[in-house]
Amino acid sequence: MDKQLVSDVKKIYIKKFGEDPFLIFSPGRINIIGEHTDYNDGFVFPGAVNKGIYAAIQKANTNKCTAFALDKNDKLEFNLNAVKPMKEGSWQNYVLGIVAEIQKTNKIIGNFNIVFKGDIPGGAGMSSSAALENSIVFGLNKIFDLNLTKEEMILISQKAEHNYVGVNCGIMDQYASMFGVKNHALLLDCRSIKAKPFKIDFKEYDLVLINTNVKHSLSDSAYNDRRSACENIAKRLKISALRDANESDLKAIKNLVTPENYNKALFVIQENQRAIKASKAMLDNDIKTLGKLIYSSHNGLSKQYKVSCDELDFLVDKARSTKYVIGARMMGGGFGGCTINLIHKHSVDAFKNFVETDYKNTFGKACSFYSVTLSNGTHLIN
Ligand code: GAF
Repeated sequence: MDKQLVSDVKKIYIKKFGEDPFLIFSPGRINIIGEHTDYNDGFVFPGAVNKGIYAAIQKANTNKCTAFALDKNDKLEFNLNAVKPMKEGSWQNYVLGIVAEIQKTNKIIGNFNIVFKGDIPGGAGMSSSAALENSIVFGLNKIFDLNLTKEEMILISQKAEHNYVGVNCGIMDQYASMFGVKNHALLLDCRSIKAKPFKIDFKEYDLVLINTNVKHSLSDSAYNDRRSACENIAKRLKISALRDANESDLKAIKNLVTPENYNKALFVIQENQRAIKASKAMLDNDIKTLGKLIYSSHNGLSKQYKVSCDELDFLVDKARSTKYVIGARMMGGGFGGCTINLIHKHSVDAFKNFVETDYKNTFGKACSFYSVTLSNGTHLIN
């Protein structure tokens, strides 16, 4: 918990609106393994982290709603009777989307004020979007006594992302952010939306994120394209999602689909198996096997699913070239953001020195290193 951020959002709320707000922390997430499997009804292995969104929220005694995004130094004012999306890429769509999706459920909300600020860099692939969506729906549920369950709240967050932000995401990010458990990762079955928490102990290894500090454009449309490709292949296989396919089912239709789409579906089938194998390796305290699975996940994401980029591949290649990183891969949707790495505790600084200068010389910008701890999901602070 970042006490400074809590105090910042609270102070600014009181300064602008003159009364005490409710305070909420809504975390971002990491994902150990199981990438692009969530919208194929498969398994993922995420956890909430100690970085995320801090929000201050309360009912408003005015005839409008007001939202302040302190990171952007920007404000949104709107009327509850006229909620519609703004232009693509606007932060305002997160707020408007949550409001619109709550309105569709016939729950009644009144005017409100919200102030928020985060400590996840945008585009890091740590799901600042889901953290923000969850903080808003959680806050509105609290101040207007909507009686929404956490399951209902994450579905509202997901729909806001689909309909207002324009990304046809799965449920992993919203789930991990809402249901995170301190010191645990969650093996989530994205079909039943039920998870099993695993206490995380990486033994002599530290979990380190390295941010490429790039976010390549077109990542949202590339994401949506991949989701459609998976759904089309599932349709061809006459199954509801690729989770239900195995490699021989897919081989049987090889000549009916493009080689690119074949490889993508193959990746999803294999990644789903890797997520399950990884949870077994965690149970057996077999960190080496976990590391190998993480490396092969990256291979698949880069070569079969084609969602990596030069910067991510560079960081993973560097990791592979040393003995002290036993697993590394890109994390999240792809095309930039972070890699997740399991680095020997005594070698984190050495690896940092090994990577930093080369990265800068190659790409003309710095990469950033973060250590995160696994945290509880979206909750009230006061
Ligand atoms: C993004 C999406 F929001 C998730 O639903 C998931 O598909 C992920 O990319 C890839 O695993 O974070």
